[in-house]
Amino acid sequence: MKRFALLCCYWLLLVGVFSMSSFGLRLSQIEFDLSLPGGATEIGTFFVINDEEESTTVNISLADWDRSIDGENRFMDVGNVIRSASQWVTVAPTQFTLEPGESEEVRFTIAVPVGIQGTYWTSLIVEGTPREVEAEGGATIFVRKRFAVKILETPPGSGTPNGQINSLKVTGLNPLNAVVEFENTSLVNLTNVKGRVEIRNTSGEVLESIAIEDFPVLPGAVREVDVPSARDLGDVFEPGRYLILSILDFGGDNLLGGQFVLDIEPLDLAPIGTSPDMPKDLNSDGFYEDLNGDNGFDSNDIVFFDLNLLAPEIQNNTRAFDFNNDGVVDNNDVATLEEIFNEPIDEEA
Ligand SMILES: [Ca+2]
Ligand SMILES: [Ca+2]
Ligand SMILES: [Ca+2]
Repeated sequence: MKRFALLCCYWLLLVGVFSMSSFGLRLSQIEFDLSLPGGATEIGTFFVINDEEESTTVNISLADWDRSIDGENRFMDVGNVIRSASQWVTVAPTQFTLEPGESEEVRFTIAVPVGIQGTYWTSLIVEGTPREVEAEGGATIFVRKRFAVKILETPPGSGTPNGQINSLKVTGLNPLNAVVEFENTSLVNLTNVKGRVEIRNTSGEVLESIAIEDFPVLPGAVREVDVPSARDLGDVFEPGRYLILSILDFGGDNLLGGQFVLDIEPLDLAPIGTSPDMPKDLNSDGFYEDLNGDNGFDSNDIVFFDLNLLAPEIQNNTRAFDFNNDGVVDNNDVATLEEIFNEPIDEEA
């Protein structure tokens, strides 16, 4: 089972980077967005090209897929997605061998049933021969190249796009990180949800407008998007009251809006635990890595942080010690501080 998990992992990693020449196997097309009427049958084609120096045997099979709340593709056996089009698709050939430089045309047929509404979808998984690869530490592992060709079908007149903002919040403050949760409440695939988050002061003046990169959302799916401020570390918003707004365009008739009031409290720093000295931000990035206040940052600060994690001097000053910038101070910040401590110095800087 472990081997299977490992292969799945590579599968996910390789989807989307198929065009990198170092991977050798290429596809001429990775997505078909169809709008065939109910009852129609259509043939689609794409090419599989072997750019490797060895021959490879290619297998093609159907798989269901969706996306995680973070937008990662998830591929699974047929029968796991409610709006699956897998039963409508046949493909040929399903296995062939490609010599170096050769390509093969793959044809799939989709037969759309009568009377369906909204987007249905499936994918064709293209797998090459597993190859031995030397992993870190000298171990040999098998890497199977797997790529997906997505097929989405939306009959004309399937209904209008619709969606809602489920939540809007701010997690970290250095840099400020807004998190928007959007839900596709319609039956149709939304290919291009976009928008922005605005940070305004109490007079309504826009202090920063942060663009949200376009993202797709399948029918019924929920997507959470991180929207980080472009400000530098340490260039934090001053303590005070702010209005956080989110505006989303999902391709429908109206825009969606959400907002909330963010209060940033001033820091109220004090010596932590048994230390007589104030914690210090030695490099002015807004994070106080010198927790014991001895004017140096070393492993003692990490131990001291871990020991005093729940101390009010730390918990009442979240943003000074929220090293991973997720809005809470916990063990993950101790781990992040340790990573910062162990970071190699960038010699090019
Ligand atoms: Ca610092
Ligand atoms: Ca120190
Ligand atoms: Ca944290």
